[in-house]
This record gives sequence, structure tokens and C-alpha cells, in this order.
Amino acid sequence: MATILISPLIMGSTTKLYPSDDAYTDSSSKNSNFDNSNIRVGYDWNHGKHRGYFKFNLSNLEEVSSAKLVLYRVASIGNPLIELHYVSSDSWDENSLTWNNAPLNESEIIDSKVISSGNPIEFEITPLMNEQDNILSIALVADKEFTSNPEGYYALFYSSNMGDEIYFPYIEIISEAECNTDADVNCNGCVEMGELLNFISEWKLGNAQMSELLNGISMWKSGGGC
Ligand SMILES: [Ca+2]
Ligand SMILES: [Ca+2]
Ligand SMILES: [Ca+2]
Repeated sequence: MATILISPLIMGSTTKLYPSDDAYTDSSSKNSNFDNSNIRVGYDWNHGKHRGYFKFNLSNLEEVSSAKLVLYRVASIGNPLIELHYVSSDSWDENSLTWNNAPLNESEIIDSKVISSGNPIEFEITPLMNEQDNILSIALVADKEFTSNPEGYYALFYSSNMGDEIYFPYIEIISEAECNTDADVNCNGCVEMGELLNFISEWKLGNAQMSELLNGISMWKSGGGC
């Protein structure tokens, strides 16, 4: 008889969440708003220091198992190290954000990436998904913010303003359903007869715990979740 290894199946779903707001700021034009097709981060000798801002509405999400911010790079100069920070204030929007009125970011670095070549660029942001007010603001800042540097040290990413949606910034959210018991192999919350019989076989082969088997039998008997 073939051995079927039972492992709790992970029933996952993936959600793409686009920003409600995205824009950047420029220290050489401190009262100007830059809600255009790019997000610029770092130092550009033609302009100044740039910082990128994103806001996401996290309402109506399922349980989040993991999340990452995904960006598409347009260009980069000087292999900048870009740091992702949490921003506690959501009192800004993409149509009025400027260098002078931009919210402060927390000093802690959630994740960082050297931007050189290749796409997409991913920042791990799972710890930020517990945001209590469900509105998540984040900032991208270069590790070195020069006041002058003829070489340049910055990256350009696509924003959500125009062009093809496939290049928009987004958060990729993975949600995984929790299984009540190992016997519920397809993780639908119900222990079906077939699953129970398989699980008994696995228990006889020493591949399953007695306590989990009893748990599975009682769930099957009660029909809970079915
Ligand atoms: Ca925008
Ligand atoms: Ca918030
Ligand atoms: Ca099941």
C-alpha cells in the first residue's frame, strides 16, 4: 500500500492592494507637490533630496500571513540603498504632499534594498500589517541623503498615476486559513469521512498523533464546520 503523507494543506489566497496615495518630495522645491508618474528616492543633483510616500487602506483584509511592498524600478543612479520606514501620521494626501508638510517617518528601518538592476523590487513589510487604524502610511528614504553629490544617488519607481497597472506599486498580501486539526487535510474547517479514514491509516502507520486522531474523530462525529 502506498503511503500518503498527510500534511495540513495550506489554503492560501493572495491579494494585490494598490495605494490610495503615492507621491514624492523634493528638497530643492520645498513647497511643490510631486504627484506624477514616478516615485523618486535619494539625491538627484538636478534637483535635491527625494523621499517617497505611500498610503494603503488595509480595511477588509483577511488574516494576513505575510506582506511585501512591490515596486517597479524605472531607473537608478549610484546603486542607492533605500530604506523603508513606518509613518504614524496619515494626515497627508498625494495631491498636497510637499517637502515642508510631509509627515515624519519613524527612525526604525523595516526593510532596505540596494537598487541597482532588475525588477520587481520587494520590501518585506509583514510587521506593519497590524496597523490599528487600518490606514498604513510608509516612507522610502535613501540611507545617505547628500546635500551635493555630482554622481547622483537615487532611484525612480513607477507610481500608480498613469501607465500600465502591471507597473503600479502594490502590497502583495498572503492570507492562509488556519486548520483546526491535522485530520482536516483540505483545511475547509470540516473533517470529512474520507479524510478521517485516511487519517486513521496514517495513525496506524505512525504518521499521526493519537490526540489529533481523537480530535478528528470528535470533529467528524459532531459535524462541526461541515
Ligand atoms: Ca500618486
Ligand atoms: Ca495609520
Ligand atoms: Ca476537510
